[in-house]
Amino acid sequence: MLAPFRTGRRGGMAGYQETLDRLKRVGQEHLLRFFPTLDDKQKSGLLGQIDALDVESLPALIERYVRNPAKHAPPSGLQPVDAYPHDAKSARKPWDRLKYKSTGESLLRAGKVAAFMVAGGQGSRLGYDGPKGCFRAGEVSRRSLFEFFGFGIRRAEQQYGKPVPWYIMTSPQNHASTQAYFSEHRYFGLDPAGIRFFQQGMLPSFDMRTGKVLLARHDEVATNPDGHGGSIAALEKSGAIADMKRRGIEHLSYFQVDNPLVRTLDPVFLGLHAGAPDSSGEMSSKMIPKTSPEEKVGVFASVEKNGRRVVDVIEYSDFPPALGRETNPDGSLRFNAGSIAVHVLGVSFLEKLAGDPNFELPYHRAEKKVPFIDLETGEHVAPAANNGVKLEKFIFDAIPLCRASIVLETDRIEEFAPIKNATGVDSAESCAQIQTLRAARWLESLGAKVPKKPDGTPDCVLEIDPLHGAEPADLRDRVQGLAILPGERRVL
Ligand code: UD2
Repeated sequence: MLAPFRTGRRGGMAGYQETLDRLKRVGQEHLLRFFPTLDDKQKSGLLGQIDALDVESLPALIERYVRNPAKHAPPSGLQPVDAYPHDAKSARKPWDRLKYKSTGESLLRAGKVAAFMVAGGQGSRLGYDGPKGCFRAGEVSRRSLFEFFGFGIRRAEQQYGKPVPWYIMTSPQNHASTQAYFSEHRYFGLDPAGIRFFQQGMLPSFDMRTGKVLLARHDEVATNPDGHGGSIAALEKSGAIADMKRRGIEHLSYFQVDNPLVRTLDPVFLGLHAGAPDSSGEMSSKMIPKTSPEEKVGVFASVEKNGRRVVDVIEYSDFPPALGRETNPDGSLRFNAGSIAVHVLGVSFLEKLAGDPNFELPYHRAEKKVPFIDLETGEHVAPAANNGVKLEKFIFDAIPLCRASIVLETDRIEEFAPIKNATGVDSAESCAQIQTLRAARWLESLGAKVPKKPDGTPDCVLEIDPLHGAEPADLRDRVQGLAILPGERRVL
C-alpha cells in the first residue's frame, strides 16, 4: 500500500497510475522510470512535483522552443527610443525635474508606492551558495545586498512618513533561506508585516536533442525558475496584488537583487511614470548609455508591433549586431539605451495582465549544462557541454503591451553597479570601485576633500550608508569640513 500522496492539482489524490497516464499522453512517461525503486517519501515527492507542473502544455513548448527553435527574429522598424535625458535641461528633450520629483514625493507621502525585488534567480555565475541577496555588497561595512535595499527602504519610510511595503520574489530553491536571513537580521528594522515573500513558478528543463524533460535525480524532475517575467503570474497567484490593493498601493518600484546602487524609491522616476504626458502609468524604465555595442544589457528601441509603434527591450543576445554598432554623426551609439532592469509598474496594469486569460509573455530559450540522470544506466551525469534547454520569461516583454511607456536616462555611477560575476565586470570588486567613485563625487559636490591616486581615482574606499542618504544633499550635515585621509576606508 503506497503512502497517501499530497493533494494533486485537480484536488484529488494524484496517484501513480493517473500520473503515468498523464505523462504517457505527452510522451514524458520516462520521468517515472525509477519509481519502483523509490521509498514512499520519494514517490510522494516525485508525484507531487509532476502534479505541480503544467504537463499538458509541454508538447507545444517543446515543439516551439526546444526541438527546432525559430531564431528570435527581432521586431521590425527598430528606431532609437526618445528617452528623458539625465540632464533635464538638455536641448533635445527638456523636462521639469523638480515638478516630477514633487509628483513622486506626493505618491510616496500618500503611501501609494511599494518596492518589488526579484531575487529568484540561480546565482550560478557568482559561484555563491545561498540566496544572492545574502552576498556582501559593502566593501567597508560588509553589509549584504539585502541590507542595502532594506536600509534604502527604511530611509524612504523615514523621509516620507509612510510605510513602504516590500514584495520579494524568491524561487523554491532560495525561499526558505531568504526568509530565514530576513528574520535573523530582524528585517533590517522594517516592520515584518510589510514584507511579503512569494515564490515564482518553475519550469522543467529539457534535453536539447530529444525534447524530453530531464531527471535531476531518480525522484526529482530537473526544473528551473521561470524567469522574472514569471513574477506577473506569481504576484497574482500569491495574493500579492490583492494585498497591494488592500493597502492602496498604486505603483511598484521594481529592481533586481544584484544592484545595490539602485534608487529603491526614486521620486523623480515615480513622478515621470505617473505624471508624464507620454506615460500611461503602466510600465516605465530606466536606462544608461551603453559603454559598447557588446555590453550585456537589454537595448531599448521603438518598434512596430501589432500595427503600433511601441517601446521594447531587445536582450543583448537578440539585438542585430550591425544595428548595435551604428553610430550618430557625433560618434555615439545610435542604439545606446541600455536597460538596467529598473522599472515602475502600475498595479492596475499588473492586475489587467494577470487577469487576462490570453496574456502570455513569450518564452526565451537558453542552452545550458543541465546535470541529469541517464535513463539507461540510472547514473547521474554532469555534462561537459550544453545538453539542456531552460526556458524563462522576461518582465520587459510586457513593455510593448503598454499604451505608452517612458524611458528615463540615469547615470551609471549613480545607480548601476550590479554584482553578477565572481571577478571582473559586474563583480563585488567593480561594485566597490563604483561605490567609491559615487561617494567621492557626492563628497566633492558638498565641498569635502577626497585624496586621489596619481591616476586621478580616489585614494580611499568609501561607502554610503543607504540609511544616511539617497542623494548628495542628504549627506550635507554629515560631511561639513570633512577631509578623507589617503588610504582611508569609511562608511558615510
Ligand atoms: C539582466 C537583463 C539585462 C540587464 C541586466 C542589468 C534579463 C534577461 N537581462 O541581465 O538586460 O538589464 O540584468 O543588470 O533580465 N531572476 C529571478 N527569477 C528568475 C530569473 C532571474 O528573480 O527566474 C532575477 C535574478 O535574481 C536577477 C535578475 O532577475 O536579480 C536578472 O537575472 P538574469 O541573470 O536573468 O539577467 P542578467 O543579470 O543576465
